[in-house]
Amino acid sequence: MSSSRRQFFRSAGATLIGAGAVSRAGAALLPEAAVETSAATLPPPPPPDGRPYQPLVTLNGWSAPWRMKDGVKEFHLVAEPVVREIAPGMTARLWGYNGSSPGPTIQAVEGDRIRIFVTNKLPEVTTVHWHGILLPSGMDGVAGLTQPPIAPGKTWVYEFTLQRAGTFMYHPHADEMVQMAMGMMGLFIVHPKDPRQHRVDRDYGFLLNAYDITPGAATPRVNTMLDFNLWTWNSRAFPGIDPFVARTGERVRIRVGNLTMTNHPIHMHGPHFEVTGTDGGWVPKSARWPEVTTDVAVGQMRAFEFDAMAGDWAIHCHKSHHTMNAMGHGVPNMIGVKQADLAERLSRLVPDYMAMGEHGMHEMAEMEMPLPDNTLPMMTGSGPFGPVGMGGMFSVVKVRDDLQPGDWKDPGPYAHPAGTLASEYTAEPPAPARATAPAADARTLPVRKPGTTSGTTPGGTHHGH
Ligand SMILES: [Cu+2]
Repeated sequence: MSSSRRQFFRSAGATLIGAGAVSRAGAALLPEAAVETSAATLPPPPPPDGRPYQPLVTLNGWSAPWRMKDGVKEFHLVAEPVVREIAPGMTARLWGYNGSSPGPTIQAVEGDRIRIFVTNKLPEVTTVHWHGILLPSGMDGVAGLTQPPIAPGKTWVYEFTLQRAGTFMYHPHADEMVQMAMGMMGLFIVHPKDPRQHRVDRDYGFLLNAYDITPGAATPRVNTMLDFNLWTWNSRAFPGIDPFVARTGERVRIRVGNLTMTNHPIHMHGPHFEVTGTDGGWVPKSARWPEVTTDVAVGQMRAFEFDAMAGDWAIHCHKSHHTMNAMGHGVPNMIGVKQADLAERLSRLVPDYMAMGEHGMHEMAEMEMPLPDNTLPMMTGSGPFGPVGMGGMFSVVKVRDDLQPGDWKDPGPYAHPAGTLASEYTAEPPAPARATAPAADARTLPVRKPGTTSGTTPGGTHHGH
């Protein structure tokens, strides 16, 4: 992480804006557009100027720097094609902002006046809509409705005052279907004016997104409506998603926004959580629901909080197809199909042919199946006890007793205290009770006598159904 952090500061300091897109005179008026192409989790430095706040950590992401100019926070987003590593072994050609998809998280404070420059380096028009933020209608970024679209090569500027703290997003509102299917989105966090309000020890955020990338290809199919094959958090699929780390007893918040085409029930093992924030703001304490799964519908945001308990706790979307990568979809059910002869004969025709699925599909998590280049296995990842057999929207909340504040590194596998680990049962199991003969008066199923139309029971009491 330290090398990627250095890269962050280097790129934040050294990148010049708008080559070719903006005139020299115009460029002088614009803040630098930082660029980050790493998919590592880059915890943001404390806010350099303006009001203090506790920064949010973007999972496998980073936060946009700003400059203060006459009391206004100025940001610069550049909409452009990017290359994103979805997980080790696979990169995608996406569209994003400032070198990454999602774009950098914008973090500011309730009451801040902000000015956001948007430079379009895409081959087509775009806009930016500030999803959920209260602002003047003319700053809402809807192509045709509130502004003409931003033409390729042009820079537009949005300016408004942040009226409410909360969890928001930004995304295009021009050719939306294509541009969001290509990865254009980012988190927009507005912190409370009083940093003691809604205070937690660790604050994480990510966006749910999905891609349809044909195995072997790198560019998403943009017309797909439902049948996506890569279910991602911040354009990363397990095992490419970083863990959420915390120290035992810390109060942890996770904020999730959904810009896919379907809802995602986000389920966390271990501690129960409560939903503390939605799109509309903070939930009053008396109205918070205890949950272990919270459904995040399309276009929604949810913030939930919990007290960290030591352990390795899975956190994932509970739609089982969403914890699976490409290659897992459209596989026929081969359970119980004897394939041994078939495989032998097929392998003469297709050298790499492998029989699979005869006993279920967990074996897929262990086998080295030949895959097209740039393709993730259907389910993968390994833990201290073997293959995890997951993909897509899956990660781990790793809570340790000795983690230091400000330490975001993966602490490795959990050391389970003695006597707290499931183990194999080796004694001889007793014969199951159901093997004994039924008693003479045991209930039996109705028996239909030949030639009758209604079922009768031995007692003869069930007539007239
Ligand atoms: Cu899901």
